[in-house]
Amino acid sequence: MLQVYLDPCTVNSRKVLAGLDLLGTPYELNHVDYFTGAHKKPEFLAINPNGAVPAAVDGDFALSESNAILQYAADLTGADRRYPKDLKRRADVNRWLLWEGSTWFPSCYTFLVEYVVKPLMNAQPDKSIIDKEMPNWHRLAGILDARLAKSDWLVGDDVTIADIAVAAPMHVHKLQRLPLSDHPNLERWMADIEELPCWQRTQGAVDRALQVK
Ligand SMILES: N[C@@H](CCC(=O)N[C@@H](CS)C(=O)NCC(=O)O)C(=O)O
Repeated sequence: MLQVYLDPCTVNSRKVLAGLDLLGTPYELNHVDYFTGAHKKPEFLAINPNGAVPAAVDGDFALSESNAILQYAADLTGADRRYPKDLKRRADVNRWLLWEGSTWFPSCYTFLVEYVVKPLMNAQPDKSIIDKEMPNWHRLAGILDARLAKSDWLVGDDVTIADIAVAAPMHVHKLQRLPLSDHPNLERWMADIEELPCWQRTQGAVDRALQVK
């Protein structure tokens, strides 16, 4: 069975857990405690030398990168509805996965660090960092908004792993203070994501971590 190594409260870990749930992929969860730095210990570095969660192991094959794990799990499970085999639809999903990792995640992450991580560590958010990132965030959110004006989900009329991947960096958007209401189609889509059972089943660990730490 697929082994996943992650801390359920972090962005990319929650992405993998929600994605595996959507795909119906059986897995065993190995908790790597992000807050005690377990992702920097030799036993985890042997699985993912990047020292970042999540990672997955299938037999003698170790895989890192949350989006690669979702692609692998989809093919492993034969979940074609969530990761279509049709060339153009698959390329479209791949495009959003790559865009999320390279462009969208770093922008949303700025808000997560300033408004969620720093307060957890009793540090003050730096408003100048937010002000600097804000125009870029709105530009990127506008790209999503325009896309979501044309269809219910990012790639057509059904949920795919692209939706889970792109939603993950906004997973605590209220705490992140992301100005979603300026982008009504994006706001509608995020509300739809939050209705998904796979999203709701992975919310508890996030809430617990943010309250307790
Ligand atoms: N591109 C990677 C990013 C993974 C990542 O940044 N994980 C964070 C938690 S969400 C982490 O473990 N950071 C620790 C570090 O990079 O030192 C992925 O999508 O899996």
